[in-house]
Amino acid sequence: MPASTIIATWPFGQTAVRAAMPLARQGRPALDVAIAGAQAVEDDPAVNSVGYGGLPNAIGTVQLDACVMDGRTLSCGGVAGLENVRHAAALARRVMERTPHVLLVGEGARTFAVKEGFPLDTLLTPDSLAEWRKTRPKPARAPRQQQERDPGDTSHDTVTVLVQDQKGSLGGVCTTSGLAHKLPGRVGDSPLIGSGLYVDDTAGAAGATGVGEEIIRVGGSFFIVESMRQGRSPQEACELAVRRVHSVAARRGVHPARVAFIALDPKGRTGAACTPRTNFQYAVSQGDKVQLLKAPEIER
Ligand code: SD4
Repeated sequence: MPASTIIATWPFGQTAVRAAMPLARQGRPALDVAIAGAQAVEDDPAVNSVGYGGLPNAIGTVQLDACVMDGRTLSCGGVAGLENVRHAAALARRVMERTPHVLLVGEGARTFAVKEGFPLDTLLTPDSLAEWRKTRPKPARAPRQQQERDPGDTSHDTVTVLVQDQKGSLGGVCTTSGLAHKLPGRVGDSPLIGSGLYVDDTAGAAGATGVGEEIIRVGGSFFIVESMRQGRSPQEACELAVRRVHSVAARRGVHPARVAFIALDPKGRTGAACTPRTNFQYAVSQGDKVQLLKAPEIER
């Protein structure tokens, strides 16, 4: 059997990769492997940007965004603005498997979770509340400034996990509490198929992290997968997407906010790239080896 490949965003991607590896070794399908990895990060209260312990929005409520996609069939599902449910990625999978829909939001997503037997939880922790209080923007801050904040800002980190299983199929998950201090109801790229995640066995898989508004504008993950379909390597495709983010930001007269992409192609090759000063690291496992790599920062 060929070795499976797992790639996940940020240093906490190592937690995802390590939790996912045993399932990959058992020959489980890519989506099972990716969800197991993402869930380990959702459950970790020390990660203040995903699931339990995620940083709350402007009024102190944790609202989660997540999606999943199966590269064999392009089946996909997502939840956005989800409150009180820790396992947003698993719920996104239920949306995919048990409804005719792709995306459920807000109260509808929570009601669906209850119907599916997911426990309701308080997602705030004493630490995330303290961090929220400390980093709360001054009231005068306008939404536009918040959107185009300093790229060095570290208040947002999503876990995106891409997997190629032993049969060669691809699957992916993207899950986050989104931008800290976001407006209530704000939806980022993470639950949007094509923006935070896109997976197609016939071309490759891609995922994103960073300021969602920038990623949505360029359809980031779909852009990368289609670039791989046209023959680019995962690395080239990620770099091209960052260049696209730059050119769109230039047209708008702003510097691009912090954005990073990862990609995996059907040959098991990986790639990653980010905007300047993002300091983006990602975890990769091929077989038994786990590595933490730093993505190149693309200037323009
Ligand atoms: C969002 N893309 O809500 C997410 C946040 C993130 O690294 O990925 N941060 O915009």
